Amino acid sequence: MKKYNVAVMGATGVVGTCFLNILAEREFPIKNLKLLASERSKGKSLRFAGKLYPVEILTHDSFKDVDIVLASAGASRSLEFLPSAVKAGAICVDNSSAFRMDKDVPLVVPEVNPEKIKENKGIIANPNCSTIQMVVALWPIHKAAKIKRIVVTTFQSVSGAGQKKITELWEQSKIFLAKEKVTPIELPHQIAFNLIPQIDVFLDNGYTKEEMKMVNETRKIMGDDSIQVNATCVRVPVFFAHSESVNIETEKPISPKEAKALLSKAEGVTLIDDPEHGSYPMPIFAEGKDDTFVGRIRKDESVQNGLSMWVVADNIRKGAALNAIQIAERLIK
Ligand code: NAP
Ligand code: 3JN
Repeated sequence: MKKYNVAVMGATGVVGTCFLNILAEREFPIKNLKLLASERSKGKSLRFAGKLYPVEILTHDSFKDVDIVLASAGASRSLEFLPSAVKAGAICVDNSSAFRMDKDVPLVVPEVNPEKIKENKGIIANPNCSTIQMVVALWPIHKAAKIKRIVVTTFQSVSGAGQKKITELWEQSKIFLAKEKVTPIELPHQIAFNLIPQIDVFLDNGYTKEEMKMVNETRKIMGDDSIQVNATCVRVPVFFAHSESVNIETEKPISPKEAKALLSKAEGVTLIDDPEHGSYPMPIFAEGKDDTFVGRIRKDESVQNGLSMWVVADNIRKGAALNAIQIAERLIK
C-alpha cells in the first residue's frame, strides 16, 4: 500500500493530539510524520504509535516533500502557511475557518458531500464542529423531505475552545467547590456551574460568529442556499462532546417513525431513542466515540411539517480530527 508523508500543524493542541491518536488507531498509511507547532513547543517531543517525534517550529519551509497537511493551528496560521504548503505540492485538510467559505475550497463532511473532495485545488476545509454533527444528522432527512428551516441551540463543551479552556473549567470547579472566589481568565464569564450564551465574538446582526458559521456552512455543505438556519450557541460546563437541540421544518411531511427508520441506517449515525426507558444521547456517552448520536425525535406539533431532535457528538473527534482524517482517507483512496 502506498504510504504518505503527513504533517500535523498544531500537533501539540487538543485537536492535534486527537489527530495523532486517530491516525494511529485507523492505521493511516504514513511514511514520514512531521509535527509542527509554535516556538512555545521548542524542544518537545510527542509519542505516535510507540515512537517519539520531535515537534518542529512551523515555518514556510516546513512542507518540503509533505503529501498531506492536517492543519489545526488556528485560522491566521492556516491563512499564512497553507498557501506555502500547497505551493510545495501538499494537499491540506484545514480544521480552521480560514478557507471554509472560499468558493474555490470544498467544505466537506464525508457522510454528506464526499463528491466535493475531488474539486480541491490544494485545500479542503473541515467545517465547524457544531455544523458537522448537525448536518450528519439532518442530511438523510433533507434528502427524503427537503428541509426548509432549522432552529438550533447548541450546548458546547469547553474542549471546543482549546486546552486552556479545559484547564479553566477544571480549576474553576475546584475553586467553586472550595467556596472561594472564581475569577474568569480565558472565557468571558465563570463557566463552572454556569452557562455562557456567547461563543466567539458578536457581529453587527446580534448573532455570534459561531452562530453565523452554522448558518453559512450548513447551506454550503448541503448545497442549498434556500435553507433558513437560526442558531444560538451556548458554552456549557462539559469537558467533551457538544449537544444540540435541533428543530426542523420540512417541505414534505415526514413522521418521527420515518425519520428514525432513515437515521437508524444512516452512515455515521447511531440512533438512541427510547425515552420511556431513559435512553437518549448524552455527552458522557458520546465522548471518545466516532458516531453522531441522535435521539428524542418527535413531531413539532406547532407547525404542519416539523420535527424536533437531540444530537450529540464528540466535538474533537467527529467535530474536528476524525472528520478531517476521513476526508484524507477518501483523498488517498
Ligand atoms: P489548542 O489546544 O489551543 O492548540 C493550538 C495549537 O496551535 C497548538 O498546537 C499550538 O502550538 C498551535 N499554534 C498556535 N499558535 C501557533 C503559531 N503561531 N505557530 C504554530 N503553531 C501554533 O487549540 P485546539 O483546540 O487544538 O484548536 C486549534 C485550532 O483548530 C482552532 O484555532 C481552530 O481553528 C481549529 N478547531 C476547529 C474545530 C472545528 O470546529 N472544526 C474545533 C476545534 C478547533 P503550541 O502548543 O506550540 O502553542
Ligand atoms: O468553540 C467551539 O466549540 C468550537 C470552536 C471552533 C474554533 C475555535 C477557534 C477558532 C474555530 C472554528 O473551527 O471555527 C476557530 C476558527 O478556526 O475560526
